[in-house]
Amino acid sequence: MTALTLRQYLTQHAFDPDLVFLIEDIASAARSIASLVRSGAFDGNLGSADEINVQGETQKTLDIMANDVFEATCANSPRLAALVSEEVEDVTWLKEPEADDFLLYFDPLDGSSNLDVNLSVGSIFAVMQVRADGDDNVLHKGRNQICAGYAIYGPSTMLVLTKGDEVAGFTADPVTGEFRLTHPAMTVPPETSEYAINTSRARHWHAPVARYIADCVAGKDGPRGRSFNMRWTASMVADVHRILTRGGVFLYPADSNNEKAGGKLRLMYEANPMAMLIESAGGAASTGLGDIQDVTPQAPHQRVPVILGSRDEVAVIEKYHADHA
Ligand code: AHM
Ligand code: MG
Repeated sequence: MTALTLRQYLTQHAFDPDLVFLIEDIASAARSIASLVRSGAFDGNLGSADEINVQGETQKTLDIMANDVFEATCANSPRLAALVSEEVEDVTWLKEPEADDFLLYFDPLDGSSNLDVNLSVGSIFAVMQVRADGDDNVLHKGRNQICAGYAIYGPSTMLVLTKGDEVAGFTADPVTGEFRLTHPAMTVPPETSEYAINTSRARHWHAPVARYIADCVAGKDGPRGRSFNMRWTASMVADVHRILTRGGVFLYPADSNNEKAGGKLRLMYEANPMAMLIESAGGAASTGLGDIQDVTPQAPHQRVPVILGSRDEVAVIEKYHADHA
């Protein structure tokens, strides 16, 4: 039997018809960005655009192009009121906000430092809703997300999404570009012996994270009594995709070097959507002190510590934080 198309899946799983339009627009944007990434070397788009984005980082040409693609493609959706993008400082309003209109939060091209070395990158997105007619507040907790997902541009292009019940993975047909359900009901196993963290930051780590990693590295002879493996792609989409496929735990904690900024990853369009996906797949997503999706946002580009993945392992890391509190 042929796998369900994205539209068949969305319709069968009772997605709001207006949300179906928006998700199909996001899927179109993902197809276009996948093609830009693939042809980047030919088109001379892999280098820096020599522009500084709102996070103070140098933008890649493709970061900007991917943002433009998202804006142009998703602006078709009649009930989309506003866009919050990693690459744009201010909220982009597309219409007067009316109750239940959609708010789209996205990182158009995450992990773009991997472009030059031909590793997987991706786009991350979340959808929330306007509370009441005329309400221009976009700072809602992750618990209010009605849909979240990512596209990964790897050996194959995939779209992975959830509306909070289950996580479904769709692979783009390499010939037609059509997304078909290839990974139904993705789950994160509760236990794992694989962690992902940038260990070059070890000198900045706070005590609970330093203790956790030391215990993992000690392996069979240490307090955990078993050996651990380590993977770090420096592309959150790729690291989360691995965890949704075979389990694991991912940490980008606050440390003495980034804590003034609140951490490294952004709450609204990186941490929240990934937290919704991981929780919907049976995992957990924490700041170390509480659930990411319960953090009250103060600003659209706010950063947050991120610890997510297999439930039991996230619980161990939270316990280490509690022990040191
Ligand atoms: P970006 O949005 O500028 O691409 O930064 C986010 C990325 C994540 O994909 C990844 O987990 C992290 O930054 C890697 O950071 P580091 O370079 O410190 O390893
Ligand atoms: Mg990013």
